[in-house]
Amino acid sequence: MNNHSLSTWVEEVARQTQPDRVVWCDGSEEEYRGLIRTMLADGTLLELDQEEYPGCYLHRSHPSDVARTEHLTFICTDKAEDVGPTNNWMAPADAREKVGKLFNGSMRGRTMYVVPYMMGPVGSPASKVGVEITDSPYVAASMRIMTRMGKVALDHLGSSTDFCRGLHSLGDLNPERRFIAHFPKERLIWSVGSGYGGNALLGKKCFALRIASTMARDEGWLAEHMLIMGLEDPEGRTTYICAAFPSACGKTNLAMLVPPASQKGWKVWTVGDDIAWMRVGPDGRLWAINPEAGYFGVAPGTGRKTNPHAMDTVRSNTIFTNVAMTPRRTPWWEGMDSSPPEGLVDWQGRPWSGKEPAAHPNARFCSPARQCPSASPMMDAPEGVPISAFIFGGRRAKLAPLVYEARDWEHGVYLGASMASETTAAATGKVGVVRRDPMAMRPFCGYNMGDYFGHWLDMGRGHANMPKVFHVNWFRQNDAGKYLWPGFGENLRVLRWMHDRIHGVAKGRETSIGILPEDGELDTSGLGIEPQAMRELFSVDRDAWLEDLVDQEQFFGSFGKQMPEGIWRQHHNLRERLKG
Ligand code: SAT
Ligand code: MN
Repeated sequence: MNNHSLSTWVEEVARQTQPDRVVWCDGSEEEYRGLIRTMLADGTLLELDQEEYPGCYLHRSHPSDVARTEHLTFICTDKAEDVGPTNNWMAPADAREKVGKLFNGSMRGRTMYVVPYMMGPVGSPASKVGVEITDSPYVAASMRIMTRMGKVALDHLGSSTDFCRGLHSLGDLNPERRFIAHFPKERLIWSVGSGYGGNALLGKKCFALRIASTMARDEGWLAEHMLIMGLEDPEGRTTYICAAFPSACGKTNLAMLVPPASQKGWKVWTVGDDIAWMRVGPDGRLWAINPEAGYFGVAPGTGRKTNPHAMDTVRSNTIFTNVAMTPRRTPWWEGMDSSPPEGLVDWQGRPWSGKEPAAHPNARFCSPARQCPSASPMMDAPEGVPISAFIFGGRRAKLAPLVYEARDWEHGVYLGASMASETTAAATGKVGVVRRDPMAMRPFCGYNMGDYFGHWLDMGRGHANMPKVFHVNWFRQNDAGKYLWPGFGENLRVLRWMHDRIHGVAKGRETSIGILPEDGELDTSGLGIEPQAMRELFSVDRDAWLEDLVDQEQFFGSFGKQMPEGIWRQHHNLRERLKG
């Protein structure tokens, strides 16, 4: 290794954290097996049945460390306005005092792993290098699944100083001493006191979203919380789509969708399930790469019926976290299709009581992306894939119809900015509360979201080929609390309408909120949905929308002068149209 700024930083960190040993990770298979052996020996991992689940292991995290902790996540900039009302701000000097000090001697008795990794395909000009220093072998092993790790990254970096530094220590896992601090200007991340994915695998939310979003603003590109999929039609033409949903709202399911038998000739290709980095190409279109190389997906609710491709993906080389285990040493979770077997052990290793969920609701699988049966051949393409549509969506029992389309780019950005969704177990805190979550980026935008909306509007200026924008809601319920739409594979029918809009086949129908499918344009044949339920799925309750606009106004108002004119214009126009 021949990178002075990297070796200097590693030496500095070792002096501060005092590990017993320093190991530079090369990303090899052999090294990965060694990490697994270490963790099997010290109980960090349990071996699952190697015949049924070859290369699969179970990790049980500390019960207080099972999800992202947004209240302990900070952006450290000179001024509080830089981060806006949706982020926690900490002055850099305070961070050094409060967070920096926690690293003093924090790796004593442990091994310090230096993990160079690359976000993005090998050979892509859009790819970026990060280095994570961690005292967790679980993190080092997971990073090998989630990123292109080791030698490839160092080769890409060469002697450049252009890499994101991430320092991670488990510390004492006490939530009182848990912080995830980001320094966008320095491209630096400090994470201490947590081993959980989004808090500890620093390439993911910390670098690829929070730090990268600030780089993207400065350099004129987009770093988004979006899946990337290719939709192949019966003629063999593939249309690429990105979709933003909050954590645990079905991005992985949509990215791996298996069309039902009724949808002959259609196929979905998975490029990514969580993050998209996008730039305007020479053709004026947006081109997207998936910076990741693995899936860190929610296990509960994943089954043969809901996501068969995910079930195939996790059958080998997977690290499960906080799932339950059967007496046969196979993983088990709620929604896995099979009923719970006798002798189940819950996510904390206790005989399952049957009273509480056996798997933690935010239990995860960490699997190599290429194992997915629908993995796109374009997943490693250095140029990425051209995006024809953005989908925004949340989990909302009421209000938002199944699908509608924005009238133009500015309206589309407004649809993203006004997104709201019920909270999930992916973050600590109450589940099921509606909160505004613009572009599903509320927990992940590394700067003031008012400026972020402005950046989105700017991206469309002078580019006629920006993606069309759609909004979906798979989760609408009737008054009895029953889902109105079957979802999962049947969502392909909604994707087909978008496809028809993109390729100029469907006309759509203008309404006050946007463009809805014209009667007959959405194929519902064979679904057995009552006409009344279809009407409800697409109904626009004027009073409820006007009420939502009051909440929206308050939210947008919280950004003060940072809120761009274009978003307010769309907000006011919608109100006028609804009243009209
Ligand atoms: O934060 S994670 O990346 O661990 C999962 C999520 O919330 O999207
Ligand atoms: Mn996510």
